Parts: sequence; structure tokens; C-alpha cells
Amino acid sequence: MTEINRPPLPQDLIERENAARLTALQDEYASLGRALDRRGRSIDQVKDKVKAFAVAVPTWGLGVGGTRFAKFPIPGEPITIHEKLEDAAVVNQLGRLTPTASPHFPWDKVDDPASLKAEAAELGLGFDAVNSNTFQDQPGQGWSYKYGSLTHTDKAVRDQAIAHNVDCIDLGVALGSKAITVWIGDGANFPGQQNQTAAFDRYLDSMAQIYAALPEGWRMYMEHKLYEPAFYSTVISDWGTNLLAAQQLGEKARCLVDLGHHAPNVNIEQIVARLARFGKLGGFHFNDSKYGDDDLDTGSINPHQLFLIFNELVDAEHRASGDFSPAYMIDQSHNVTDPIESLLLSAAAIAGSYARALIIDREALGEHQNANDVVLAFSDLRRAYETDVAPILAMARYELGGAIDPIDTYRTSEWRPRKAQERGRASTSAGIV
Ligand code: AOS
Ligand code: ZN
Ligand code: ZN
Repeated sequence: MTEINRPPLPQDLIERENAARLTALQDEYASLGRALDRRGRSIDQVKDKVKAFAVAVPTWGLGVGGTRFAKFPIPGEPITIHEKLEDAAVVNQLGRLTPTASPHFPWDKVDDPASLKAEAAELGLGFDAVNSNTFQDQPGQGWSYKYGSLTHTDKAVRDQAIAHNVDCIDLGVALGSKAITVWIGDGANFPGQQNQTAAFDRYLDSMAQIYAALPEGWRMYMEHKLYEPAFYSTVISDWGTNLLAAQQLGEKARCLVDLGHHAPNVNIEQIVARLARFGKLGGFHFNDSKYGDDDLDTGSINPHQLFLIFNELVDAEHRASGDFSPAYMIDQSHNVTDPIESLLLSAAAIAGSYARALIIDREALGEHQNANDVVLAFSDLRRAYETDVAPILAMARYELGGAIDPIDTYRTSEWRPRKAQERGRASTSAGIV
């Protein structure tokens, strides 16, 4: 865990708030510890794993999101990358689960990335995977992405998109990142619009050129997505297509599973198991959804799915010979909540699912599966899922210097109203998008 030299919130405020809650937490932790003991599980072991767990916040998720109809800014909302880092530092100081931010270019581009890295480090933050953007045209850009980017029929457009990705890698190197995430909006809106095979071939060719620019020790995460912005077909539509591409590109290329990028009811945990088994699970964009790529707060709609995903991850971790390290990132759009609060709750939902998956008695589960004892195997999962792990998360946060009750402490800190004054954005109705 990186030291926080310049804490955005006064640490003594957190300590004061914690002091009022500590005795109750200790009681709850001891009581859960006894219950887990009776089940042969060690609460301290689970807590230590949670303390070592981390998930990255997206810089684009720190500002208030919107839909294609409107965006409703909140007072003190961060706009610049510097302000976004400050808010990300608040999330991490209170929750102690999010020591890195995942930047997006050109949105977060600065002239001096080395000094941005130093600025982040002062706030106790590092940088996770950098994200390229070829799904939007940027001012002054030579060629339009209207008909695609890395898969465009015109080589000049593809070259421009490749060069942007290579630029992102260079920026990432300066920021201390070790990965690039590539998501393209490329696809077709009409049958016949695109030769599906040729488009995929162009993708492979463009990605091979970006892959060639990856430094030693870097990974390339590739997102698949069923639809949107293309509504008939997307070039990298599903995990099978993604896996074929990752296998062809090489060892550094991995599939990134964004939870919102599948058809409703798809068994995402099974996809996770398959990708992990073949060493191609790059990581996650965590969020939740009811209908499509809704980018709602993680665990808000289907917490059981999240738990089942972590069940597969813990299983894969047990199986792996020490080199299982998927990248955990959040990808959400906060349209009606304060992003700091949503990110605190989402990170806790993710770590909570991990904690529940750690509580599963894997030996018993394996025996019940092998004996085809369906009810007991399912009960092994159900018992873990129904365990209230809140005291484990709170104790982990407390021991790392975070807040026992992050939301309440955040509201007490009056961060947002103070920032509304400082950042000069006090009006709730100011400016659209
Ligand atoms: C798009 O749907 C993908 O999920 C991207 O990962 C991400 O949301 C985007 O790059 C941010 O705009
Ligand atoms: Zn995503
Ligand atoms: Zn998405």
C-alpha cells in the first residue's frame, strides 16, 4: 500500500469518527470470528486477504456521468485530471481498496506525465491500465472514426488509431502503468455494411502493431462487447472472438471481461472460468446492469453473480502456480449519485464478494461435487454467500487507516461543499456535458 503523504481529508477526522464506532466493530468482528471458527474458517486469514486486495477506479467515473439525453452535474464535481485524482484519493483514503486510477486518453492527457505520476503518488495513488479512445473523434484529428478505427477500411484511419494507442503506451510508461486496455466501438449498424471476416482481419493486423509496441512486462487487455455503439454487429462482439484474437496476438494479450458487455442472463462466471483456465483472463471492468451496458454500481443489481464470479476467481487462484493476477478495475457511470460514494460502495461490494468466496469451504465443496451431492455442494456456496462480511471489510479498512463507516465519514467531512467553493462550481444546473 502506497503511503499517503498528502491526505485529501484530515486523517484525525477519520480517527475521531472511527473512535465512536470501534467498540461495536470489535464486538461484531469477534462474534463473526467465532461463527467462522465453528465452520473451520479463520476470520483473520480472510481479513488479511481483503487487506491485500485492490481494485482500480476509472478517472472517467469520478465526474458525474450522463445519458445521451442529459447530464446533471453536482457541485464541486471534478473536471480536470488533477481534481479527479484528488477525488480518487478520497475514495482510497476512506475505503483503502482503490490505490490506483485507470486513466483515459486523450481525456486525461497532460504535457508532463512524470509530474502527474508524482502528484498522484503524493496522494497515495498509482496508475493502473491506460485506456485508449478511438471511439470518438478528437478536435484536430486528421481522419474520422465514423466508420471504425482499428478495423476501418482505410489504412490511413487504422494507422492513426494505431499511433494513438502507441502514444497511450508511451504515456502509460511515464505514469508507471503496466497495461493498456483497448476497447473499440467498431462494428456495423446494417447487415451488409461490413465484411465481417475482413473487419476482424484488419483488427488482428492493427492490434499486432500495437502489441509490437508493448514494453517488457506489459499486458494488453482487450474488451469484447455485444453491441453499442454499433447495433447490428461489433467486431469484437463476444468472449470467443476476443479469445481467438488474444491467442493469435500472443502471451501479453488478455481478454478483459466488462460485466455489462454480455447478453442478458449469460453465464459470466463460466466465461471467467474458461478464460482463467487457458491463461487468458486479463481482468475486469466491474459494474452492474439490468438491461445492457448500464454501467450501474457493482453489486447493485446482481450481487449473486458477482459472488459466483469471485468463486471462480478464488478457485483459479488455488489452481494457479502463483501467477494468477487479473487486473481489477471499475467501469461505471454515476448519473444520479456522488461518484465518490458510488465508488466506495462498489469497491466494498467487490471486496465483499471476494471475502465471501474466500469463506467457501473448498475442500468440502470439492468432495460434494465429486460425490454429485448437489444439495450440499450448493449449500457450501449458499452458506458463504449468506455470511455478512461487513465486519471483515470494516476491520480491514480500520487497520489500514481507512474509515469504519466511509459514507458517513465522507459526509461529515463536507468534501463536496468545500470543493464546490474551491473549484468554483457551486451551481447544480451549470453546463451540460
Ligand atoms: C465501453 O463500453 C467500455 O466499457 C469502455 O471500457 C469504457 O466504458 C470506456 O472506455 C469509457 O468511456
Ligand atoms: Zn469497460
Ligand atoms: Zn462498457
